[in-house]
Amino acid sequence: MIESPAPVARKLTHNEDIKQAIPTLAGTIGAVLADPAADRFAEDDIQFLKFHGIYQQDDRDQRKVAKHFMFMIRGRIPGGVLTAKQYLTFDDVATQQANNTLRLTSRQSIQFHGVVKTGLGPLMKAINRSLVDTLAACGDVNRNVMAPPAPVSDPISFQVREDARRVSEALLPKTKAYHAIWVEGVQLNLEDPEVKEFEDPLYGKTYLPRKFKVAFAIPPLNDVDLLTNDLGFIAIVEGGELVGYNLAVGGGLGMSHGNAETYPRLTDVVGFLRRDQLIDVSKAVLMIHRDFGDRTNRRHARLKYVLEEKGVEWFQKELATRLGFALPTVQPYTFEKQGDRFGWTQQLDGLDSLGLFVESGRVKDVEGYRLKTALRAVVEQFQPEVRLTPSQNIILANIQPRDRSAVSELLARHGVAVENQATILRRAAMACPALPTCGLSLAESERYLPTLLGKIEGLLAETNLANEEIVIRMTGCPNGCARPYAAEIGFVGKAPGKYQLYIGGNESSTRLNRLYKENLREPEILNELRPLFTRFAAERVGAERFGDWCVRTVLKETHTAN
Ligand code: SRM
Ligand code: SF4
Repeated sequence: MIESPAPVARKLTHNEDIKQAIPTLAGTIGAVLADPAADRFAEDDIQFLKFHGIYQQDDRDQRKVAKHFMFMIRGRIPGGVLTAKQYLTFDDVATQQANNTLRLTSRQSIQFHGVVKTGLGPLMKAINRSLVDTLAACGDVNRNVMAPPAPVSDPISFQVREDARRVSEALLPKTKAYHAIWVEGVQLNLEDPEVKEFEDPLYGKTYLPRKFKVAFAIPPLNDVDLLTNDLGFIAIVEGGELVGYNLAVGGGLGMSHGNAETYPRLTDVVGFLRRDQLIDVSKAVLMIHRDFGDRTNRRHARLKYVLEEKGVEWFQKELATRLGFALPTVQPYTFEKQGDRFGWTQQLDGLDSLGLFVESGRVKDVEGYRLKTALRAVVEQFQPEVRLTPSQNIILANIQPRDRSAVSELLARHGVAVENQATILRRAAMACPALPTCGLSLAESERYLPTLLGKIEGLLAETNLANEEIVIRMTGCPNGCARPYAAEIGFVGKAPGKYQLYIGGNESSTRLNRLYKENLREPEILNELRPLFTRFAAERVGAERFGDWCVRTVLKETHTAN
């Protein structure tokens, strides 16, 4: 008889070892920062820097000549809300320390790119002085918490944004290293027993196995793509009151090409909680990820794999044990739509807000379209609150109605339109940054999608679909940063100039799309889409959307690869 081998204890990843060794996450960042001879950090510090909201990158356009090191910094901006003053600080910093652009992200934050090492200290000080921080914007911790940025003055959405802020604060790591390095400018003494033995009250010494993401949504709008988060709260409103939330767990999109152990997954909706239980429930879910996530393989370490492999019933029991009570059943809800509103709207309180489209979230000045300068001028002069959206756009809120036309005129003087800001296809699209900043990208995204959209618009016009909204998202690799797997059409970079084509997401972002064709160059992409659009135009039933039609027809007929 052949004996089955004893189970082999799998080795923890290197990230686990370094967190265990330096649980304050200080590394030697403070010392290297103070060293004028160093233009970069070593590998372990690069991992610690992420918990501080900083990524070491190099300009990939220049790699053939030499590695030009630079940094990307991401803010922690729960619900994407900034005061006018804070926005102006971000704008100043982008001009003075970064590449003169602000990159609005798909999680309602702002990133700076192209910061050199000597700029890091001043940038971080300025951000912290404005009472925003970058702590836990990256790393094996809870990330920026998303919440609907609109409607702006509606009492329910106000409460939901407050709850998002509370959760963000409650899940912050407590290390003193962030303040020591970036505010006081000192290196923590790693030999100090207090530093050595530090243990975060929530995260412990080794934090989470991987990142953790939280979002809030108010049905029927699913502007945050709630089901793609590790933890989601779906607002339940009864008689005009926010009575609590349905709890959604185990979503996430990142995967690796050719690795079946990794896949996008939508959340399971597992119970209902009252508002006063929000923090306890958030901590309990986070601790389940902390204790059961796979610490031996970072590609397989998200909470979604725990849910998929152990099941919803197991999760509900584990959660009940930790909370001391079981959550009651899910309340009815329906998501109908994702996406943002553009142009002027009147708020409930009589003030006005303006939704502005920002292509791929990149706030910059180009010839004839000086968006960065225009936004700065409006924010300086009219002091609106600034809201960042989960689709990389911006809302200028709380503007006096009498200032409407002055704001519109000021924007127009910089080439920024308020009406017809972009075509219907562009307004619904997203791309991740990819090249030249992202070290993981396999293909272009932000720099390429606008061109491809122009060609797709041409195809749509040929097939009498010129005014059709189709949600199209592109990423430079399979990690899914612009959430391509929740789009009606998703392009995912496979190699330079080559993309996987996914189709079949829906308008409410409650369905994942499926891989349709692989390794397509632009001519092949257009050749695949042309017959699909022709058939769609002929076969759609009523106002049926492209993604729904794909699922009803093509995806049924085709053997898809996932
Ligand atoms: Fe992301 C890594 C950009 C939202 C999944 N993401 C990265 C890095 C930091 C590359 C790296 O690790 O070196 C990218 C920086 C590029 C650059 O040059 O700026 C990056 N991710 C972004 C942003 C800026 C994309 C955007 O177009 O806005 C988004 C910042 C959000 C924020 O403000 O916090 C961003 N990333 C997402 C999302 C969407 C979301 O969260 O709603 C996802 C998919 C959802 C998910 O997490 O599953 C996402 N990013 C990833 C992954 C894959 C994680 C996984 O589970 O496998 C990576 C790779 C990694 O972590 O190793 C990654
Ligand atoms: Fe980089 Fe890939 Fe994320 Fe795009 S999807 S930003 S290429 S990690």
